[in-house]
Amino acid sequence: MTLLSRRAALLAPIAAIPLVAIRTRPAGAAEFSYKFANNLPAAHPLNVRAGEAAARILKATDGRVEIRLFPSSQLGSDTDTLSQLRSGAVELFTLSGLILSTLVPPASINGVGFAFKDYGQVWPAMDGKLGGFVRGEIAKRGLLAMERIWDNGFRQTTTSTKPITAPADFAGMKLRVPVSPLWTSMFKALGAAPVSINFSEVYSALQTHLADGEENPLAVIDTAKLYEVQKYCSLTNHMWDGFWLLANRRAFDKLPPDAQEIVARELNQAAVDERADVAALNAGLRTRLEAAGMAFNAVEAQPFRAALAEAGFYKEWQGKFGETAWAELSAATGGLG
Ligand code: X2X
Repeated sequence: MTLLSRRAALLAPIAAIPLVAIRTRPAGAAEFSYKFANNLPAAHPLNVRAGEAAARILKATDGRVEIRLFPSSQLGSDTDTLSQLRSGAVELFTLSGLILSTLVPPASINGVGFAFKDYGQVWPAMDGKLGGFVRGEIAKRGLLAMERIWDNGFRQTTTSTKPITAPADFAGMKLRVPVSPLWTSMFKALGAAPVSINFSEVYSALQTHLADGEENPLAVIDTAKLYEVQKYCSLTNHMWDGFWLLANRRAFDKLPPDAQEIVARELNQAAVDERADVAALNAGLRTRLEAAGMAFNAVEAQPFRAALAEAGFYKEWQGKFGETAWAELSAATGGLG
């Protein structure tokens, strides 16, 4: 035996072991395994309900479709994850329409300051014509938005320095806002000094006073423990914000039609369930957050609307969104500006 053939003989049985172990997919694994990313803590109803939907989908597809949840921006910030969704590295992603507007400009329309007054206006609009219009715009950019938008909620303002009682209290305040032109424009119009920061960095930005305040619905302030780094909560209710559940088009189209139907049905059901959870939380969380040390104050909306109008905010955004979309928002909310 030559040295070479002896070595080959010795190696052969070893090399054979991994070959036997190689399969296209492990036994019992799903045919489709999709990642669902989002920026919220695991305890937020969005993740709780998405987890339930994933379990129902696995069962209803006999194990063919597995959806794995990645809460708390585990796969990257919102900005990063949007790129991953577009490339197909992530298949499902919930994103605020306002942040999505960096890719799909009309998607920020529901965030116009003080447009929506209550949920009685929100759901008919977002499940109806206004939401249909936005989903159409999203589709034009190659992404698929599920029919039911998930609730983030009416946003409130928190600070570590002082309560917001009138527009003048915003003067020069370093306020964290999500990465979105509408947010920056609105808080500049109110006199603040907005800083764009992805949610994954918000807790530490507040802790280190890179920002003195931020704004979010109570369910987020609670589940992300922002009360640990913020003292005041002013009930500004300045905008309604929701999460579109976006799917990578190629990944969704790869699913067999029956699986597509199951996935869409269960995710839309989860969105409706989540809305009820968030509404209940936002109604009851004040007491809990007060117990955690936050000081609350109510705010009258009118002076803030007037300040935005005076700064030309409504005119500017009416121009950006265009007459048709603006008329739709006005009809849904009973007038603007
Ligand atoms: O980033 C935020 O503040 C959050 C969690 O509300 C959104 O995703 C817009």
